[in-house]
Amino acid sequence: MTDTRTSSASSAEIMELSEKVGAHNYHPLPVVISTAEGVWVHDPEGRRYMDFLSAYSAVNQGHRHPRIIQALKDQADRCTLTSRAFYNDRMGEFLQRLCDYTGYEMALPMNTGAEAVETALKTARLWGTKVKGIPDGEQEIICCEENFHGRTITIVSFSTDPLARDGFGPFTPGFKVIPYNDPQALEDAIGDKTVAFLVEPIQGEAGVNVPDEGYLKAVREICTRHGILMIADEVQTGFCRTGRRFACDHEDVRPDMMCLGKALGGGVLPVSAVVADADVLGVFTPGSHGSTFGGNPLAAAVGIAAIDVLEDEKLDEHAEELGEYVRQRLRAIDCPRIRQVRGKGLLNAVVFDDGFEAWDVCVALKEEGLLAKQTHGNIIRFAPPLVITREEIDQALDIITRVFEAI
Ligand code: IF1
Repeated sequence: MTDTRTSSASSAEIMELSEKVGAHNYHPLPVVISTAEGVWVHDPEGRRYMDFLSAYSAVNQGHRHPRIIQALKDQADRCTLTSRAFYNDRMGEFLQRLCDYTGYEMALPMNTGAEAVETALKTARLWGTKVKGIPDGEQEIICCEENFHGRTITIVSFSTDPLARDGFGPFTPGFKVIPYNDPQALEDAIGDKTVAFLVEPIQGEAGVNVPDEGYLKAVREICTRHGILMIADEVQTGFCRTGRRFACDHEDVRPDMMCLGKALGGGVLPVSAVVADADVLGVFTPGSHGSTFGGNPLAAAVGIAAIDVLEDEKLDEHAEELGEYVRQRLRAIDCPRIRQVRGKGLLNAVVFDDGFEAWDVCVALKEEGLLAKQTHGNIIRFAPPLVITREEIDQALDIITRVFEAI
């Protein structure tokens, strides 16, 4: 490990500066990370912590995976950005790799998860006019309550979280919101202007809300029968996080489109994409959509390495196996305030009693050397990098058990 100090400022000074000049759109845990490797991160004072958030699952391959960093450096020495006005020699190879890994015919590269979701929504609307013959401006897309798909105006237009939405109107029309985990609600909501259903296979922000077994299969059947597109937002659940390549794989469901991001960038760069077959993604024509950075050669090189690592290190199987063990150990914790342990693979959450404030628990975990963040006040999500070893998992669970049993 190299020197963990990169600047002479203390954690306190760094936090003060960040709060002074940075907009207050976050309330971070009071910890500063200055260096990182694998599962471990370090603060400027040299204290070390296990990262049990993994940048909201963007660091599935672990911090600074050597293969990914090497790919980044090699490509940085060749060519980093061309725009799509010209071809670059890495994008095609990257999209081929992505299509092979996901089992789709085409991909459209973007950068952030929100851009992937926006791209899927635009694809669905265009497909609705071009393929289904719905007049432009009348296309309708169905979404779920308590969804999280990103922060753009259009995406928060169909959010049911007042914090994400309030104050940001006017909103984009054309969305209908139905309860999650309710196939009948979907059946009832579909009309002759409906083009698509957008769904998270597991709702992340809602607190790792796992739907009933059979829900995704039922959704698939309903979408097929009504001739609408099933769009799975796998930005958070994708790339082995839940113990399979994609969370929809647990039910052998193949959506018409998947939104991908986070771990596609290997914890290094924002890399996102939409994947689908040619009858869907083929609706675009030159000029109808794009991005300056989408498909850039640096992102492409990183994306290839990110997928290689997931596949070669069998991180899906590893997450499945360790996930079972994590939930078993979490369920064995003796803490009367815990109401439920839920999740799939290494995307898990501990739900405390309603009204329980988990902030102090996260601070206590930090003091013991483990970083995790609460959601909705009473839920703590545990999502370590998938490269975590059994020994490291045990070390982490010892900390979690100790802190939870002291509540
Ligand atoms: C924040 C949550 C996680 C996502 C799904 C698209 C996006 C996300 C399913 C957009 C992003 C984030 C963003 C981050 C917090 C985070 C999050 F707590 F809000 F829900 F991961 F759990 N689809 N998720 O989860 O991707 O544009 O950010 O690249 O906004 O603070 P992005």
